[in-house]
Amino acid sequence: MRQSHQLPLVGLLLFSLIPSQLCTICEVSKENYSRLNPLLNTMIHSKYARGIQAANVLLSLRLVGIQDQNLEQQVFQEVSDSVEKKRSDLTSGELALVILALRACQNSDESVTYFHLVNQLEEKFQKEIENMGVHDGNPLTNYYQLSLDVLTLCLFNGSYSITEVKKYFSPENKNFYFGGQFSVDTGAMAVLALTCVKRSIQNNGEDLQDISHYIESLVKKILSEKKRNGLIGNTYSTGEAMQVSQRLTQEIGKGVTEENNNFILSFWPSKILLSISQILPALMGKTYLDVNNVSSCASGPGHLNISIHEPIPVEPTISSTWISVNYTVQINETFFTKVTVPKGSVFLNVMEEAQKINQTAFRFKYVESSWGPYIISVQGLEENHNDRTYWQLLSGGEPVTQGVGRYVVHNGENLEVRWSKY
Ligand code: B12
Ligand SMILES: *[C@@H]1O[C@H](CO)[C@@H](O)[C@H](O)[C@H]1NC(C)=O
Ligand SMILES: *[C@@H]1O[C@H](CO)[C@@H](O)[C@H](O)[C@H]1NC(C)=O
Ligand SMILES: *[C@@H]1O[C@H](CO)[C@@H](O)[C@H](O)[C@H]1NC(C)=O
Ligand SMILES: *[C@@H]1O[C@H](CO)[C@@H](O)[C@H](O)[C@H]1NC(C)=O
Ligand SMILES: *[C@@H]1O[C@H](CO)[C@@H](O)[C@H](O)[C@H]1NC(C)=O
Ligand SMILES: *[C@@H]1O[C@H](CO)[C@@H](O)[C@H](O)[C@H]1NC(C)=O
Ligand SMILES: *[C@@H]1O[C@H](CO)[C@@H](O)[C@H](O)[C@H]1NC(C)=O
Repeated sequence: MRQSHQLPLVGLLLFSLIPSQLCTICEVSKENYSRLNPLLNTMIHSKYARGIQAANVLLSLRLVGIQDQNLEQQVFQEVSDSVEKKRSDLTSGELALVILALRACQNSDESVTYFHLVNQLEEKFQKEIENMGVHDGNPLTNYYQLSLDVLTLCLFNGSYSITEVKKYFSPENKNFYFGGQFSVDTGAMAVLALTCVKRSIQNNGEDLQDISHYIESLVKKILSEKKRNGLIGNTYSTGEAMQVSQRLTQEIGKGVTEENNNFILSFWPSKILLSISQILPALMGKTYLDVNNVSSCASGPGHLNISIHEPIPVEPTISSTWISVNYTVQINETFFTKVTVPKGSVFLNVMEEAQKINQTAFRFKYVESSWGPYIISVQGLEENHNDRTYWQLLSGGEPVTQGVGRYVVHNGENLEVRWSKY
């Protein structure tokens, strides 16, 4: 469940890869590409590079122009298999990612093969819009995925209406926010989508102006989430935000560009853990907007020296020390217990222990997702996208920034799962 032990390495690596003075748009120079190997290895051997999640990896590899037949074939097969298995239950954003991955950097004569997938995406996107119509503006999934949808339809000749995009992607739309907080990940993905839409507009009319305003406004919101350590949002959103930042240099006016450079300059010394498949393209000067530009893809490093052997696994430290934490389930009522777990346990272990203590009060369900286990119900009370309800994770009253499978608990901590609205 835990594989975060590999990630601090990435932080160190970025630290050494990005010399501050040279970092104007934060790319790693070609001659230094070989130093990305550890990053690539971590990505390739990620436990989550299975099923649909392999799409993220394949997309990233292709985008940065890595030609390793063996690896490509392996990941490609994984993506194709999972599409076959669960095509109809793929969410719109998952399908969009699959299309991006399969078609990334391929010649356009391959487009026939994936034509039907683009058609399915058009349908899934319409279902999202319909759901918003009947459920108070709430999509089936979320705006991160709707942005992936629009980006993919735009890049691969799918049909969508600019009028709809203008209606739903206004920067004030509530779906850009979770609990009143602007979502950097969502905003960044929307900027990529809108940038593609903007480029596709032929005439210099009202549509162009409106979309440009949306982009500018979202970019401002993203940059206003810049933290003092240089991260935008948090460690996990920075990779996406970086893809946008590079875009900014070209698309937006001077003022923002300067701001952007400041961000980059302040970024490198920070101690970071990053979503690697997002950061890798950014480090090599690529964004998701490049996936249909074969000449851009071809300018990748070619054959990188990737070692296919598994990284040496770090043995989990089985500790004989026990710690005790407070655990609360908060609905309208409060359900409390004290739980004892081995030192080094994660949030999920605490929930499992609590469940053993009292099944009625503390039973729960989770699903596996690309970020690990995601809590969908507690006491049988299930999250609902139409009502914007979910199970929020907190420590000491503050939301945590990792999921139950990753968050390591401390002695005496007050953990809580709270029935909340976003
Ligand atoms: C939308 C969203 C939500 C929605 C999900 C419901 C909905 N309407 O779709 C809400 C607001 C409920 C939510 C909740 C949480 N989220 Co959230 N979320 C996202 C966001 C913006 C997009 C996810 C998505 O659709 N991706 C695209 C699809 C194709 O890929 P996917 O990964 O398979 O999508 C599913 C999972 O991502 C899952 N999911 C969403 N959030 C989280 C968080 C965790 C830890 C897990 C395991 C799964 C998960 O929901 C998606 C739809 O089913 C991502 C940002 C990102 N870069 O992905 C953050 C993100 C995944 N969330 C994050 C976090 C921290 C949380 C919370 C733990 C916050 C908290 N303190 O409670 C909770 C989850 C608690 C729980 N119940 O287990 C972090 C995860 C970081 C990490 N290291 O694990 C991210 C990366 C945001 C960030 N930059 O910090 N989230
Ligand atoms: C490559 O990395 C080395 C070591 O950090 C650095 O000195 C050199 O300037 C880098 N080359 C370029 C072109 O950035
Ligand atoms: C894009 O789609 C239109 C019809 O929707 C079609 O006429 C055109 O040939 C397509 N172009 C490409 C490059 O696939
Ligand atoms: C495609 O990539 C090439 C090389 O990077 C670049 O010069 C060109 O402007 C790109 N075209 C588009 C439409 O982005
Ligand atoms: C590739 O890496 C291996 C192991 O690190 C090394 O032995 C080999 O010489 C490298 N090959 C090239 C072409 O750099
Ligand atoms: C919580 O209390 C409110 C007001 O009494 C009620 O409307 C709501 O249904 C309750 N929620 C749950 C999950 O029990
Ligand atoms: C379990 O929790 C429920 C709800 O708080 C409570 O009514 C019940 O007595 C508890 N059972 C045990 C065995 O503690
Ligand atoms: C945990 O709960 C106990 C009551 O069982 C309480 O005395 C203690 O202060 C709580 N711990 C923290 C850190 O609040």
